[in-house]
Amino acid sequence: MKKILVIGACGQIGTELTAALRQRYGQTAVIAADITGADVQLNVMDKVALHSLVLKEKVVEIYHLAAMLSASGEQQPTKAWELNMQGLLNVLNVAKTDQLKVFWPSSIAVFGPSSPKAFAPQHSVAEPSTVYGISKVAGELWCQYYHAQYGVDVRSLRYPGLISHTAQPGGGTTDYAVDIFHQALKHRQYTNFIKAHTAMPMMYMPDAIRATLELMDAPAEKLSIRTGYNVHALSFTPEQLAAEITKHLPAFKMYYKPDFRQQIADSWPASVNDKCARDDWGWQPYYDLSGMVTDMLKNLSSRSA
Ligand code: AKB
Repeated sequence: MKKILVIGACGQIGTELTAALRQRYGQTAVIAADITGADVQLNVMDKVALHSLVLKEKVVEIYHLAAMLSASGEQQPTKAWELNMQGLLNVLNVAKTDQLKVFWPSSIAVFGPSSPKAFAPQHSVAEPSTVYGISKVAGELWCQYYHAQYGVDVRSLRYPGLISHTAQPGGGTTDYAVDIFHQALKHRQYTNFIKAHTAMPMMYMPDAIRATLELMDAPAEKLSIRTGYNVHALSFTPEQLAAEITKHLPAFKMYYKPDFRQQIADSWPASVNDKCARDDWGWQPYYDLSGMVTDMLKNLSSRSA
């Protein structure tokens, strides 16, 4: 039985990815690890503990998801850099020694104010203005380096903002697109920290999980990108999202109180060009804005009923 380790298993992606991997490979094949709250307690900064867990459990594949996101990274830049970089290097070094396959999430945060705003290309100027973005650009290059120099089979996606009804995000600039649903159902109103007309790339979690599994399933020789693949699904503004929610909840009202996260959002593209992902491993999103909103509200309402 192939043993898979998910690091950051209690986070937004980790919660759903662990469930999807368990459904596919069986409960005991997937070790859910996090600093607290998971089956196994693991701090990815502790490389000795990481290596002994890999050896003890005979792990062959790691999904390394533990990171500090864009907004919280700006509050604690040094800590964000240390966690995001050293965590990745610890995983890559174990992968090199023990010949493991690795998934590591990159982000649309690799782009910055000098990147094209519409359909930012796979290969583009990447001069991010956040510590999180800098750590993602550097991380992508480390992944590419470990692949080229040591043959590590490491794969990555540049996730856009992820929207999920299961787990809450924490510390991101795109978090409004999840908070809004909870507040709309509870209070029929939401005060947004992002301005009405700011479009950002987004994706519904079922598409993100499928993209991750499809990338990991793809034959290695098909992959032309060993940094992080652009994957496009949705691009919308707060105003467009609110209009869609209002179709289900007519009393819903949105107010605006932009904060420091507006500047981060302004530095990112509104959409990305994902031709490489489509050509190399057949990426196709399933959910559009209306499908995502309908599904989110259905799931969250049935939970609170
Ligand atoms: C964030 O907002 O920081 C993340 C991301 C786009 O990577 N959701």
